[in-house]
Amino acid sequence: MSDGTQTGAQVGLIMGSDSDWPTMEAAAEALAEFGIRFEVGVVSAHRTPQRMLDYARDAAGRGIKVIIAGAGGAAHLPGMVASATPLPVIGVPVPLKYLDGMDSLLSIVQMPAGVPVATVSIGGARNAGLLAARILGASDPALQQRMSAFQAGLEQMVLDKDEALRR
Ligand code: RP5
Repeated sequence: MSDGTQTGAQVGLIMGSDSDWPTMEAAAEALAEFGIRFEVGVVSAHRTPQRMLDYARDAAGRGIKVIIAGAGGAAHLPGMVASATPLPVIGVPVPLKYLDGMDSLLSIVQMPAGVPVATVSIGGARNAGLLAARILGASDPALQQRMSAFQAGLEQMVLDKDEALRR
């Protein structure tokens, strides 16, 4: 898989640089927790524009259902990918050394009408993975059931902490 594509993957997890991986890894972990097959690759809007377009245009035909795209700084990757695929794209603003990730967030979130990107919080890669699981769960009852169980677990965790606090 020299180009990062993976047969059978439902989610394409891409990022503008390998330096984004420490942030984006949390999305991979969430997908793995839900048993979702995914592929990982570096696809840069600015350094490999043709590769980005090829990836976006081919993804649906290869069976990818959701794309998670993370980038930092002038983070054009999620929006550009969304412009070249009919698939849902989840954008992850990766925080860099300067501007606390606000540059990444604003580059991703403020899309023109007609080209949506579902933007998560700065560094919110785990939520990107969970959102991809919810999207896939809409047409996969077993996966949706696992999401409901996960949510029940979150609720129980809060209740347990509340009880511990009052002990
Ligand atoms: C962006 O530029 C990447 O997504 C990354 O967040 C940032 C810096 O990339 P490197 O210079 O670390 O490769 O396109």
